[in-house]
Amino acid sequence: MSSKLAAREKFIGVFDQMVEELKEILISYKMPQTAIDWFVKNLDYNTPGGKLNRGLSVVDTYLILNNKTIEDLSDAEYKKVAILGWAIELLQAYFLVADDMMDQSKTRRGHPCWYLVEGVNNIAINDSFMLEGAIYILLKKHFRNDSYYVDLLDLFHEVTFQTELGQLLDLVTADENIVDLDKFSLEKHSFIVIFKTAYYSFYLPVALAMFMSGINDEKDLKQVRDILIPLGEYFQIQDDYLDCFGTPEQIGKIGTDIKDNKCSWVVNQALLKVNKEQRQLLDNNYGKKDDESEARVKKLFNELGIQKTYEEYEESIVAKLREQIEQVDESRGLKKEVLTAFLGKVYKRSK
Ligand code: DMA
Ligand code: MG
Ligand code: MG
Ligand code: MG
Repeated sequence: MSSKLAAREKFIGVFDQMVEELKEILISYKMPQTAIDWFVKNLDYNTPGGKLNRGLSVVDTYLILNNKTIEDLSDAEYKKVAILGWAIELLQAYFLVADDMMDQSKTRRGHPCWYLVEGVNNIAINDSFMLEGAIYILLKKHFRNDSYYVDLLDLFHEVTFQTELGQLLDLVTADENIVDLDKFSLEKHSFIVIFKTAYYSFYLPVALAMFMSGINDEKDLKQVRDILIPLGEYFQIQDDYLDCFGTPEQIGKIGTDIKDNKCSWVVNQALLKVNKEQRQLLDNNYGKKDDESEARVKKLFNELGIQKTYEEYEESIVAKLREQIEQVDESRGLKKEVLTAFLGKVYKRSK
């Protein structure tokens, strides 16, 4: 078995323990079995099953920062860092359950979205809250007596609010009924994606590993943030690109951005290239709920050569990020490798 696969399996092993611990809480409240079963099903359906990039990154970053391999960690130390990883995966699960309802998506990770599962519907709203609640139960159980407990709590709360602000902006810029492409711009797009994705997906895993490693100086945190935020922006641009140009088999979800009237990177690039007639076609078809309109928009995107624009963007942003990583000051315990590892996971991804 490859070491990457082994690391993933070890990480998933902690998920099973975590579910047992969360179950214990409900049992201590003498919750009826139906509630326990529902909560476990919610956890199982929504938490693992993705790429686990964010969660595994907490472990990877911790190892790099402490100059250790996975075998060097005691069972207790491994479990703690893995719990932080799973805490991000729970946060992600919480956001995705809600996001799929708000975006009226149909599939996620190759399966129906949770709210579309037989018998779930709007209970998914409460389920998303419970996924978030689980984070704080776990942090309390495992970190209550650590000096950095309050830093962890603060960070989760701050990043959660930033993500929610990003989601707000994403949603209010994508009016369901009034399509006004003049409301879009690359500046607005940048704002949306930094808030809805970059903080929780890129800054959060590294900052958590830093806190657990005793690195908590704002200077060090800022240094990683200055690179991880643009990296996260690039990651969400990939997500926007794949929403339109990826296949459901690849990305595990059916794209919704065109029908949802989203201020996506793709439409913003198209707006920079269109002539008068093409703009008219976009105005008439973008944000419409039918497949024919969506197909017309996709055809236009193809004609405009958006795929090539994307490839050029990717090469130029990656070159810039590599340069920025080169400048990182390693004298304070931070390592460039933390950042190159992230970049390596993201570069040219197709899922
Ligand atoms: C995702 O934006 C942001 C969060 C906070 C879940 P999105 O709707 O583009 O994500 P996806 O393409 O996965 O539905
Ligand atoms: Mg979505
Ligand atoms: Mg969304
Ligand atoms: Mg998307």
